[in-house]
Amino acid sequence: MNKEQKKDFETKCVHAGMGEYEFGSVVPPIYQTSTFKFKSAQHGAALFAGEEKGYIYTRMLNPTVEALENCIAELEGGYKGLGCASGMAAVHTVFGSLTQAGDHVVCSTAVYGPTTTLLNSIMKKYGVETTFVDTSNTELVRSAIKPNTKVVYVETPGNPTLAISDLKEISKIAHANNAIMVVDNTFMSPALQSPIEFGADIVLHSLTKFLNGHADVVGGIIVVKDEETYKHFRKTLNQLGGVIDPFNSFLVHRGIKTLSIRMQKHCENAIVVAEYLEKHPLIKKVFYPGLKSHPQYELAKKQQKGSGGMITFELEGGFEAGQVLMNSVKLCQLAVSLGGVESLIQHPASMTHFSMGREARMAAEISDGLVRLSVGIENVNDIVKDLEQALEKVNELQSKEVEHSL
Ligand code: LCS
Repeated sequence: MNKEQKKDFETKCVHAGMGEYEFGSVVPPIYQTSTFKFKSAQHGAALFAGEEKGYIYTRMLNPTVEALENCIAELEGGYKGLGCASGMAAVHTVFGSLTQAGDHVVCSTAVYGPTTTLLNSIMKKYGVETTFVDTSNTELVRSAIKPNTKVVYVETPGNPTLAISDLKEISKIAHANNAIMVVDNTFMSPALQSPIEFGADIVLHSLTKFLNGHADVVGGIIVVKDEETYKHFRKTLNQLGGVIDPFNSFLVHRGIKTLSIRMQKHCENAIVVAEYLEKHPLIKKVFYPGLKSHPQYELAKKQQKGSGGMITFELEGGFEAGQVLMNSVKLCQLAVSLGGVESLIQHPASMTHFSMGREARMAAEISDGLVRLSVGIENVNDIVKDLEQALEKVNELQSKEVEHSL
């Protein structure tokens, strides 16, 4: 990580979005209220007309939620944030705000499964057409652009393949065609990647992952760069209704105070685990942006401040061997989601990316044998030991099968 930037960012993680509160409270109070009392009928009318500033109703805006939104907007270098009920609510609000029937979207093939499904079902039903391309190949993005392309949507590193897309080059292509560049920055968090610096117009996150970091909240956020876009998105979010609530906002804001040190530890642990797996004879292939073998290793070094906590790999014995591994881990927990302090392991083809269907999975190079590991902040030796004992089980089983076939 860049030293200067890290120090600055660490401080922001602790202080961004904080204000002055009643009784000298150091942290933002949880305004656990659905509605706000008006001083008079005239005051209520003035708030609704936008003539006075203030809170009206929590679906529209709430101070605890706003504190979190301001915090993440500052961390991403944007103008304002919009807190959503989940990462998927954020994705839906982005497409609901930016597109209409007849528009076209270019989207990475390697994105969180339900994002593909949303574009192929609900957005398609509304008349929005999507072309999915491997955005790690910039030329494919260029050739997928059509006169009616409204949005270029990139997830980098992609879930689950960890393919890296060139944010700067793709932003240039999008802007040359009057399209809006949207980046899902969930896998990196603002600690490791700043898409706006590379030309992105909109950044979104599943807060459920690294930003919250403690596997106890479902939430999402959208960060925009200007007031006009903010007002437009706020209207859409208010209509769609998928807002985050005050208590979850408080928890995420609390989690962000340690974002910088957590991300540092995720990165430190993940490279050790990735190198261990890459050398293991039962592992066929490891995908981790911090390994020289990663196809976009150089690009990752250029646009990321660290390689992150996510690793995917394939075992020599394919899906069956992967199942034995996932059933044998003890410290790593077999569960979807990612980005928490605890290590989690899961199988994309039958779990997170099941809904998109086999054909779309094959196009996104999500093979049946791929296993995904979210490396937590435990002591790295304990994580490696756990994988070692689980790989030993895979080895025992394969040896028995060989004996059996003789
Ligand atoms: N974007 C990315 C990159 C994600 O990984 C996820 C969730 C979402 C958006 C949606 O966020 P949510 O609505 O769940 O807050 N990814 C998950 C995963 O890989 N396993 O379980 C959830």
